[in-house]
Amino acid sequence: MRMSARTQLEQTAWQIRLGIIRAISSNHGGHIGGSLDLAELMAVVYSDFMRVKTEEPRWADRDFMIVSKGHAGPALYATLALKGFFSSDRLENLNKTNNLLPGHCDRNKVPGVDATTGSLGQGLSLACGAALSAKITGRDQRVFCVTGDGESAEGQIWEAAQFAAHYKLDNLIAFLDWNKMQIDGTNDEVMALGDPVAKYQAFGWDACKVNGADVLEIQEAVLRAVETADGKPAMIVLDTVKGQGARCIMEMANNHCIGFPDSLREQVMAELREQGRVLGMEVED
Ligand SMILES: Cc1ncc(C[n+]2csc(CCOP(=O)(O)OP(=O)(O)O)c2C)c(N)n1
Ligand SMILES: [Mg+2]
Repeated sequence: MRMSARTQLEQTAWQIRLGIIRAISSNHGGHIGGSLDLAELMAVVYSDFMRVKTEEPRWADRDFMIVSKGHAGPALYATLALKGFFSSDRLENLNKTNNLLPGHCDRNKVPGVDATTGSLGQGLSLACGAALSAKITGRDQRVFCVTGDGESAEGQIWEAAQFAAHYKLDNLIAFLDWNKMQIDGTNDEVMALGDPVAKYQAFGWDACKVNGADVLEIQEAVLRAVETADGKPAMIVLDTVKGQGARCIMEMANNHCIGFPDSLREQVMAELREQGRVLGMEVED
């Protein structure tokens, strides 16, 4: 397996952020914080690990990506467009009535999306089902699943955690976007999560924590998870900052789902242009 170098992955994460901004600006608003902070993860997983065919999105032996925190649709869509599942022009249809790009991840409408999500708490169970099915049918298939820390207040998450350990789903590689924020405030204010690594380990998972803004730390953890067949599911906790990659968004008191006027778009784009300059990338206007 050939792994991408840091700069390549950082360029990809930057391109994903551009796509997220394109989608959210077209809708004049959206779930920006919890989308931006997945850019590094999506860059790593889709560059180095996902075995998919863009011309055959439902190829039976593909790896699955289930974004259980379905409000981060823009992050998945921007990644799928970059990968070539559809034209990047489609990103300008976020939440429009033409249904080309529903705000939350939608399997029935968008090529490359493996599960319809948005009702929090359910995606990890879907991922367990997919991973168990692959085991039963003897397919070499990995199932990736992205959960949220606010989402982890849903009891179904912990039923799924128990299930995955019981059925020895070591083909399941889950992530927890540990941005310490949810819709109405911090986790500690709304529903404290405690130490997610210790929790998942107690449930019988291989769990670790990485810097969710560091592409190589993520890459190393995913590589270890895909290469370890010890009968345990893997949980990689991503230590992130909600909105990471755009300081003006990160510094907002609440960036969960915001209006996105042109003035804010200009601020974000100025930051992305500067980052692009450092990475040797240009924004096409
Ligand atoms: C079952 C359910 N309850 C409530 C909501 C409303 N809701 C949407 S996003 C969100 C907060 C999620 O927080 P978190 O998982 O931490 O997401 P992130 O911080 O990554 O955006 C809530 C409560 C929902 N989508 N589904
Ligand atoms: Mg959160």
